[in-house]
Formats: sequence, C-alpha cells, structure tokens
Amino acid sequence: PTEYQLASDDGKRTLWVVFVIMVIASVVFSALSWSVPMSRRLYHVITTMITVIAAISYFGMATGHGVAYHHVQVRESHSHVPDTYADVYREVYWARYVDWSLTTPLLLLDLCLLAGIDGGHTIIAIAADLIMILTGLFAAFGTEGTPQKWGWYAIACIAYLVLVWHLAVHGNRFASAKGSKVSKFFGAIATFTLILWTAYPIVWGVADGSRKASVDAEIIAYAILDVLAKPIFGLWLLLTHAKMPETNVEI
Ligand code: RET
Repeated sequence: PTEYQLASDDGKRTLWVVFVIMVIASVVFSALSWSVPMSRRLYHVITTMITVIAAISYFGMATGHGVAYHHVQVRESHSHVPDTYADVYREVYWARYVDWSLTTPLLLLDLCLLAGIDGGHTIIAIAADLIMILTGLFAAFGTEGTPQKWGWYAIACIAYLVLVWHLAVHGNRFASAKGSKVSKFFGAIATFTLILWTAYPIVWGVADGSRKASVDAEIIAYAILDVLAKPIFGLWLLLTHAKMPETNVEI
C-alpha cells in the first residue's frame, strides 16, 4: 500500500492568503516608489521584485504547481500482519527553493546597499547564499537514512555561516563609516533578518528533515516567516529609507 503526507484545506488556504499578502505588498511598494525620483528607486525596485517573485511562487504552490511527491520511507504498515509495508510519499514544495534562490540574493542586496558593503564582499555573500539554497534543495530530495540528505544540509549550514559572517563583520564595518544613524538602523534590520533566517533551517529540520511536522504545519511556519522576511522587512526598509537621506543610493 501507498501512504501520502499531503496538505489539507488549512495548508492550501494558507498558501492563498500569503499569495494575496504578497500581491498587496507589491502594489504598496511600487506605489511608494512614485513619490521618489527614478534615480532613487533602487530599494523600491529590489524590494518589489522580492514580493512579486514570492507572489508568483505562492500562486504556483496554491494551485498545485511546484510540488513533488517524494518517496520518504518504506515502513511496516500493519505490525501484526507479516510482510506488509507501506511506501510513504510526502509533498515537497520545490517552488520555495526557486523563490528563495531569487529572493534571498535580492534581500541580501538590499542589506549590502544599505550598509554600503563593497561589490566584492557583496558577491561573496550572495554566492554563499546561492550555495545554501541549492544544497538545501538537494537535502530536501536526499535519500533518507543515508549520509546524503544530512550531508547536504550540513554543507548548506556552512554556507549560511559564511554569509552571516560576511554580513555581520563587513556590514557593521561599512555601515559605521556611513554614520551612526545608518549603522544603528543596519544593526536593527540585520539582527531582525538574522533571527528570521535562522528559523528557516530549524523549520526545515522538523519538516523536510526529520518529517516530524505535518505538511500543513510546514506550510504555516514558512508562511509566517515569509511574511515577516519579505513584506514586513520591505515596509520597514522603505519607510525608514524615506526619512533617512544617508541611506540613499544614487543610480
Ligand atoms: C535551508 C535548509 C538547509 C540549511 C539552511 C537553509 C536556510 C534557508 C534560509 C532561507 C531563507 C529564506 C528567506 C525567504 C524569504 O522570504 C535551505 C532551509 C541554512 C536561510 C529569507
């Protein structure tokens, strides 16, 4: 027999709700850009792209795209009946990794521009980030019970540490050079980002990792994190930028 771990109505409704939130955030962010000259819309453009990509990804997931039925285990289905095993398949939403591979570099770009980090260190942070997301995807589809799955996860975590190191060390250094206002704001929004981002590998560990969380719980946990990491982060960044000319980036 075959068993499935699937999203129920709660999970599906959550995907639709986040889709709507991402659309609204995209409209609000582009509307906020109208009052600033084109030469100063860089944060607006980047931040709107982030929520547009998330809206597309959530539309896909809500309508049943971007999901695979991954064979997670073979287990005994009726212990009192010998030789009956169940193949267990679980929904793995790979659309998230497509979303993250585009949006996390853009989020980092926002932060690097804010701190004024040089191009070289910005590229290193983004490269580490891409390695983290790609190896995280491999981990999600890794074979259970072999070193493969948690091996990929370990590689992703090392890449995450490299990115955090770059953002913290160089971010604080460059932001201080821009004055105390920018450096205080960078410290606050980078700490918010760090706490949120660290929750992702924890959710992954109990969902795609050990499969202890249901697919619904996984959808809801990522939904909360995604709303904080994209629309709330974006709103905070754009509103603060509007009243802090020191954060300006001319293009
Ligand atoms: C994975 C699993 C492998 C180990 C690590 C991960 C980190 C993911 C992160 C994702 C951030 C996503 C954001 C989305 C925006 O809304 C891939 C879960 C370290 C940090 C900010």
